[in-house]
Amino acid sequence: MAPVATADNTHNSSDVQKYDILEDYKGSYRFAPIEEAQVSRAMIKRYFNTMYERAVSDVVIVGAGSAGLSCAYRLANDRPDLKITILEANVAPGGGAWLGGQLMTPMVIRKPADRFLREIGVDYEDEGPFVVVKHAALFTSTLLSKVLAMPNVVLMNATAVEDLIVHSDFEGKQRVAGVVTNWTLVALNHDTQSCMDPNTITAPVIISATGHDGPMGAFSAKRLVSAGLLKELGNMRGLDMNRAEPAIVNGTREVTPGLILTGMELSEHDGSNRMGPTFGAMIGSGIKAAKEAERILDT
Ligand code: AHZ
Repeated sequence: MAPVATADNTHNSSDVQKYDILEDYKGSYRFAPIEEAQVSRAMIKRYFNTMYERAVSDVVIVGAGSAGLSCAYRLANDRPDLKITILEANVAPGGGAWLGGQLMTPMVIRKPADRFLREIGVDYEDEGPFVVVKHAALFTSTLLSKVLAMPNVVLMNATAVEDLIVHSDFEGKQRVAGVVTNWTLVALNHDTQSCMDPNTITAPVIISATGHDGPMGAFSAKRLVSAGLLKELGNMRGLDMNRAEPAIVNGTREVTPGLILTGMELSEHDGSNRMGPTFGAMIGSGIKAAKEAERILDT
């Protein structure tokens, strides 16, 4: 079947023709001719048009780990009308979910979060109270591919959130109203270079999913403290799977007006336990964060 071209020159994926180099080109392989500037312009115009368009978003998700991606998937599915912008500091989105734990490949997900695996079409082995996906990367790559295919989602990776935008209303009540961003390579060099000014994205809802404390983790929770919006961090407690997973899902909420925390970042805010290498709470918390965002936008 020939590729389907639409009026705006986008192609959909219904072209299932097999790509057989030898058969198609009989040993004389040629590419369509191109000029170097065409390649640059093809990227530049799309990237900067995206930045221009997303300077005002409906929802910004900070961090594309298992919680951030689960949240994006549910929100983008529920609300195709929303402009959802995901910012990920790393070059590779996925956070810690490329491995199951202790650098091992299988991923454990406690029930009832196995329902999400069926929804996104990831196979697993059933162990009774939990299920095991054969490779964490199968979960992460499947989820990531589905999120990226959604027309209302934009992902900017290698882009760090450096600060929160906080507005005050006429009564002095403060609200998180956006994020301050920079390319991560710039963000990492503020100590050695001066005046590398950042960019901003405003949105009525920011969902922070930056993970627990680490080189960049728990970013928004920590910034709430230094900005005077939170007295002190609760700090993540020791490992207790049975306490940790429900605490993270049940605790997922708008912690300050305009800012929802999800995933392990919440453990630093609330002082809840870590669960170690079981990922059901990241899925559940991400989905709850999506619901919270919908609630805020609908009120
Ligand atoms: O790169 C970070 C990662 O991909 C990204 N991130 C952090 N700070 C950022 C910033 N701007 C943009 N300032 C930033 N991006 O956020 C992502 C966090 O992913 P994660 O996998 O670390 O967190 P998660 O909460 O989605 O999943 C946690 C998984 C864990 S940790 C744990 C334990 O330690 O016990 N158990 C589980 C299941």
